[in-house]
Amino acid sequence: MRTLVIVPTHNEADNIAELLTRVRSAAPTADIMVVDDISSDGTRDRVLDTAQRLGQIRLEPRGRKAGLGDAYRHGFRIGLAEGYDAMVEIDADHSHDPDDLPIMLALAEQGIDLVIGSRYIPGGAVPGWARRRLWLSRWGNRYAAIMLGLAINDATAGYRVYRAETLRAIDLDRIRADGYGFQIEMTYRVVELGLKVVEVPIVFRDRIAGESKMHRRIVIEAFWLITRWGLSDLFTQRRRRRTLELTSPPEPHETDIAHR
Ligand SMILES: Nc1nc2c(ncn2[C@@H]2O[C@H](COP(=O)(O)OP(=O)(O)OP(=O)(O)O)[C@@H](O)[C@H]2O)c(=O)[nH]1
Ligand SMILES: [Mg+2]
Repeated sequence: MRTLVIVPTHNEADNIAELLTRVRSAAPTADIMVVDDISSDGTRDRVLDTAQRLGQIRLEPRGRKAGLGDAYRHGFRIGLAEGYDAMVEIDADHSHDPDDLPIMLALAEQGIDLVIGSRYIPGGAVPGWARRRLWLSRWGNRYAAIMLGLAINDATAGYRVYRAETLRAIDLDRIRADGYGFQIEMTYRVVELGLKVVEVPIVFRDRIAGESKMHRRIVIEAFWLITRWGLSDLFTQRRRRRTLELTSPPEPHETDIAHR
């Protein structure tokens, strides 16, 4: 499976070199692409240095800070155009442990359309989170699951493997959200298409170096989008149709009918 690991960055100079080195040891054959949105702290130089040392690493420099969702869509388009079979999403700040990659990639290779590194299934954890933050993240996920009919415990998670066909099946131009909303929107589209999603437990570590880029705006955006999609599903009966489609037995195949 030709794999492209996409790492979005904005001012991650203190993290990126080590992260790239750890990804390389965990997935030695994967290519890596750093999508950097105008870092001013020397992130790009670190990427280029590491690329020279390790090879199979490239930098996609972008002229403005367009958000996490936009950075991933950019990376996905390039990866699809270049014929990769699988694409990985991973944060640069060491919150996601590259040592989880082999099992996630193995599942994708076995045909799972979307593999999610999940904090909220047995074996997953977020050590050291304040009660308020954990509450917001847990209930944000529960709200998304209820409103959108997702049987997924961590739809906001940003550590993922997509098979290329999954990304090809989704109209990336229609995906609008950023941050957590982007992750939920992508999950929602994958489920809507009836594709296979599996959650793998991960331990999510808080960033030690660098600053968080997720602001209140991104949480509010996610909340509004979930509410809008959920209500629109309800009024258009889309959710009911989706559930019926996913639970009803498959139609007899044309050849089966011909043989009868
Ligand atoms: N290219 C690009 N990368 C971004 C942008 N915003 C965030 N990132 C990167 O996306 C990843 C996740 O962002 P974080 O700020 O760590 O968000 P978070 O993990 O929800 O927040 P913390 O828990 O505070 O770390 C990091 O690698 C960031 O550098 C952006 O606008 N463009
Ligand atoms: Mg982070």
